[in-house]
Amino acid sequence: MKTRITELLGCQYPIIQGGMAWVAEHTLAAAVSNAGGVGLIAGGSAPIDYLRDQIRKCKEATDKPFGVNIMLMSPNADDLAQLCIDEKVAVVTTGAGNPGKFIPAWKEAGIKVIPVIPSVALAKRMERAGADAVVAEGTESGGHIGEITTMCLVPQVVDAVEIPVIAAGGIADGRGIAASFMLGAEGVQIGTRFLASEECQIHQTYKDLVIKAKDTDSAVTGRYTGHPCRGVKTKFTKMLNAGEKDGTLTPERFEELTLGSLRKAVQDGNVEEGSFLCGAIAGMINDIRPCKDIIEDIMAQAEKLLAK
Ligand code: TUI
Repeated sequence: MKTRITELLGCQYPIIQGGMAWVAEHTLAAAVSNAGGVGLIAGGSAPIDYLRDQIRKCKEATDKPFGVNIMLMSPNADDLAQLCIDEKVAVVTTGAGNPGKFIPAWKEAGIKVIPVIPSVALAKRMERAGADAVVAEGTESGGHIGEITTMCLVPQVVDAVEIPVIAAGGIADGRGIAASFMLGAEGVQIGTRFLASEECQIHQTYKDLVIKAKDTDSAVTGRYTGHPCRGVKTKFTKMLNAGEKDGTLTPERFEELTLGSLRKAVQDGNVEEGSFLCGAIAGMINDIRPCKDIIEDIMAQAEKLLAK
């Protein structure tokens, strides 16, 4: 399946992996790239030495293109942005902010730049700033989210920009890809489906929570504090939401409770204090499989549907 995204990125399939903070390390990224998609390593708020090491390990594990996600709220985003240039990373995606100030230097270095955006206005700004493509990420996504659904956001972004659009949020099988293409997208970003992959290094408890989740088992926390994040509904997220709603949880206390909660989920499987970020599509995911099988099945289903 050839689109402007497969041409731009030099990959077999128009699938990029979500740059999930703390989750997306070199093993997962290399597996997705080796399977014909584009794997991503999450910069998150990682120390620069950690990210350099991850990039180098990924280069050893695949000769296919892969990328790095820069989380723009990270205090060391400037250093991580420069590291992508120094390490000659093929693709950079960004999240949680406006990457405009980094784009000229990335382009100069020959990096393909793909900001993740939650609105039409930001998509247009990114196009003007020189982005090669955008990921239009709907509110069904896991992690830090905007307000517009994938179904509403993608066609509006497609109409607003000339650069290719990658759809994200709620896509985990071939139906999701086919639907995204009908909306005008030329690629998809998939996150949650890869949480439940063999190569994903997260704690088994995290994978089990994703697999057990039903349609109604994702929850958004942080709406009141301004950084809404979607993850598996747990006692912890219910407590956060109750406290935000009745005003007993101040933004400062919310920050204290959630600081480090992603690490607690990914590394420790700590259900009491961890944030198990995942998308609203988790209810559809029922097994742990190798990335190659996941991607090949998804693409076979999408191609069959699109041929109809
Ligand atoms: O960034 C993501 N997903 C993430 S980042 C993350 S780590 C985090 N933890 C706590 C609080 C915040 C982040 C976990 N998941 N997805 C892409 C995304 N970008 N979603 C929303 C945005 C976004 C929001 C505002 C992009 C740009 C933006 O611009 C504001 C501006 O400056 O104009």
